[in-house]
Amino acid sequence: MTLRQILIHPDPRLKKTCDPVAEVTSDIRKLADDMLATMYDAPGIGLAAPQIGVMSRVFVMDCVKDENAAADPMVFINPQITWSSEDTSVYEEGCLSIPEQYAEVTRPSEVRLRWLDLDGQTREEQFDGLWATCAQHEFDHLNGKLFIDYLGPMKRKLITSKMQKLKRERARTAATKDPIL
Ligand code: K2U
Ligand code: ZN
Repeated sequence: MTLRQILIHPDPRLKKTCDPVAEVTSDIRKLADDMLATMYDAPGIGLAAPQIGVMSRVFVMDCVKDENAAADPMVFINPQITWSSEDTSVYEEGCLSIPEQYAEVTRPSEVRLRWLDLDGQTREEQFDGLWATCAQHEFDHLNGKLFIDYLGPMKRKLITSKMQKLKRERARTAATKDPIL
């Protein structure tokens, strides 16, 4: 497995709609392996392929809350949301592509997903709680939507400005470490 770099907002790749996976190949299985390793290393409880610059409809999730419990990694290929509850829940969300920024987002409390697993088998399952929130957050990434898109324009602009400053600082630090001779 390989740890991949996580793109930071604003980045045009994070706003694109991703392409369906035509076939579950060994390349897709390698991608999923790298995504899970990158997610655990971050650490996070979900990660979508466009966050590492791969414009494919794949996301991974592991919302096991108890760090002593066994990991329960899930890989979702070409996921579809087939049902959403009318009831809603509010979670303070974050995003690995928008580090250290959090805001409350209201989403359906439960969702039912249909997807292809790594064996190419069709799966369908209903999620609630943090799993439901995480799945919807990752599904949004596949359609170029970020959690800040649910916020007002002022808050969204403030967070985007903070990320632009962070990217400038990271670029300066990288340049001082590896100056072009
Ligand atoms: O897509 C991502 O950036 C991964 C998120 C997934 C996530 C966001 C909001 C709510 C649930 C899941 C990262 O795991 S952010 C870290 C995190 C962890 C627990 C709760 C909220 C955010
Ligand atoms: Zn995210």
